[in-house]
Amino acid sequence: MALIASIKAREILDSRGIPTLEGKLTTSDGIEVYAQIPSGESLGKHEGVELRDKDPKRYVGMGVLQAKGIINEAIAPKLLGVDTKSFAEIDQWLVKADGTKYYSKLGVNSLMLVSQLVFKANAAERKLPLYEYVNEYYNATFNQKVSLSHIPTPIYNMINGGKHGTKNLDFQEFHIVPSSSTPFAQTLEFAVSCYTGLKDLFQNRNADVSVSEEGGFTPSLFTNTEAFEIIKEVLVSKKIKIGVDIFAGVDCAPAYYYNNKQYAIKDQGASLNSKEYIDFIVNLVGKYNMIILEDPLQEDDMKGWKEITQQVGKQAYIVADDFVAGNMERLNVAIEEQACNAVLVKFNQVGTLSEMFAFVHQLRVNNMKILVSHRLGETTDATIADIAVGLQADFIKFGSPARGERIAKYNRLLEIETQLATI
Ligand code: 2PG
Ligand code: MG
Repeated sequence: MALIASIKAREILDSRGIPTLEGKLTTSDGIEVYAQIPSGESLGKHEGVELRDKDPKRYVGMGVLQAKGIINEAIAPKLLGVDTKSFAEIDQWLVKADGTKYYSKLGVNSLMLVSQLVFKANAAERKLPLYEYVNEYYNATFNQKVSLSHIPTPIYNMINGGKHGTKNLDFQEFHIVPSSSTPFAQTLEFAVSCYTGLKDLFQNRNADVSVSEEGGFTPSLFTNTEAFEIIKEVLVSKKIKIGVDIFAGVDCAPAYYYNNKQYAIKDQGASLNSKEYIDFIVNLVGKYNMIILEDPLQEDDMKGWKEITQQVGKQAYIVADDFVAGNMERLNVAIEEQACNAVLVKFNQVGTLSEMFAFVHQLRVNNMKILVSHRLGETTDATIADIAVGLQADFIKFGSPARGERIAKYNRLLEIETQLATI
């Protein structure tokens, strides 16, 4: 029996130099576990709220001392001596203690930190790798028989625009997506070779080779279409079969260019209405062998979402990120309306780990593809890799094959792939 002996939160910095939370939990039998919380930049209107100090004198208001205080002074004392096996009850208690729709009282950052620590302590007590414990817990909780058979297919970021870029490209992320039959280690090697190939291409053209906070290049030369073209050029140079062994992906994140019900993208002279814009996107899907189409439409454009899913939902995964934002109610509406066929799952949108597992389960039983995603603001914590494998997600999105905080997750997947081969 592992009783909670202490929970201690502290303020650390994420990969952008913005404060976030780290926590340590110790049990009565000496187990110590840690967790660090990521943070988004392009936030959906409907996602859970992080608790930030809003004190302009520290880190432009982004400090998390208040959240740290809530954990250390209000939550931890109530959990001392509690068995970590009561994980689900502790999560329920946290949700109730907050009591708001988007967790604005305690913050999703505080909730997720405590939830993860308790869960990890149980895995450590069982002496199981975290992914194995996630898998076991998920199967037991939802009466499933999901076996640990694959590493989720990676979606590798190559170029960034929108809120993740330097204001010249409208779409936020341009990806390459290997065929799901390729072993993970091989996809990683290929992604690195494309990434360095892209760098050479930019350098040869005397173009900008600076990178975004998630590692993708932020060139100052191109329209969205040109970004797809230059990625295609790299793929062609690698002599890989596009549309068979490799596909394209994009996260449009249109909040950046959507205004007054119009989509204003630089590829087209004038702003487009939803229908004209959908025609433009549908054409891109066919032209560039796109398999991942994330947030093509603005989060409240339900009619547009239904239309695009109807038009290209058989060719590509129409992925809801801000459209659903980890919110079960919005997910159920999206399922009912057949407005997408895949959904992004992010740690700090949902609240607690229990809710995240239930959310993933709802996706699974409704035949929706499951994509587990990083945030723009990351840490070197690789827990998300274990969660994605344990839940047997279909895809993972962890950014570019560059930058320490992204590489930490890819390195963990390499390790898990080796371990799975021996099971
Ligand atoms: C997204 C994510 C991750 P952010 O929109 O999918 O790439 O971005 O963390 O800024 O929400
Ligand atoms: Mg997104």
